[in-house]
Amino acid sequence: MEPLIITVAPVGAEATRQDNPNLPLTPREIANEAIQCAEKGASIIHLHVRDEDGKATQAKDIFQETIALIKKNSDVIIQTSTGGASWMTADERLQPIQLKPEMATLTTGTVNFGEEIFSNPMPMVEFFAKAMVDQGVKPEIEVFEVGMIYNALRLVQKKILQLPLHFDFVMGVPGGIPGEARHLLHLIESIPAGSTWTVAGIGRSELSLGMMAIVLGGHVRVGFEDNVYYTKGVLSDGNFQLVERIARIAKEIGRPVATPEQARRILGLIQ
Ligand code: KMH
Ligand code: ZN
Repeated sequence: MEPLIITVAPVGAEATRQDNPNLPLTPREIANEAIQCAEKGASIIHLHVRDEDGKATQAKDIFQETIALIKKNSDVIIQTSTGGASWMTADERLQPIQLKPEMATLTTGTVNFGEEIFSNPMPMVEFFAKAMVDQGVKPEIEVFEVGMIYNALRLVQKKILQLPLHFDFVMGVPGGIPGEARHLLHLIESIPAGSTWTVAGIGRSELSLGMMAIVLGGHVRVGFEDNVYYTKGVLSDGNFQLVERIARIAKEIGRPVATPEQARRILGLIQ
């Protein structure tokens, strides 16, 4: 099996220091956490940033500062969020694309998100996809529901995106597809042959779905954006602990962990 790409999502838009006091918030804290996670086996950083008050922001300059700090000490792949937070406008969300990161997320549909709505009408999704293609940014298709796979394939039919696509199955968001094995199998069966996929299990499904992905030939995302616990009732000391565990399990099962360069090859970022 090809090496396992571990993505870490160290901060997200929703988690707070009340949820886990080890949550990184400033550019320096996020960068240090990212570098430490890369040392433990992460090859992609799924990046959100926060403002001075710790609130989610998509401000280009804060992304720029954080990315520069990461790149000083690591060649990990930077994947900026275009999801931002559910209350943000489209223009606000799209800002980090101007920095031409190697990758960015593209959610291809609207979903209930706890008490809120994560709104992604198709004209907006098309606009985001075109902006990514224009800037040479590889999208990771964020799938919160199976229909989002087919929305992404409509963008392929319209010749906006090209196969093979890389999908991230975000499973266990209240309002989205549940984080259960049968749903993971259904999602895998629904993507075209030749696609790559990763799974981001929310909360307690992070570990169980991650272990399934290791065995099934997919890839894994971990991190405080999705889960702040190490085990039931025990907070994680840091994102690095979640990365370290998934890398250890992969190695014990006989699946090597991808370096950033191997991840770039698997995802077609380099030939
Ligand atoms: N914060 C969520 C509303 C992404 O990064 O692309 C959306 C999200 C997805 O986190
Ligand atoms: Zn995100």
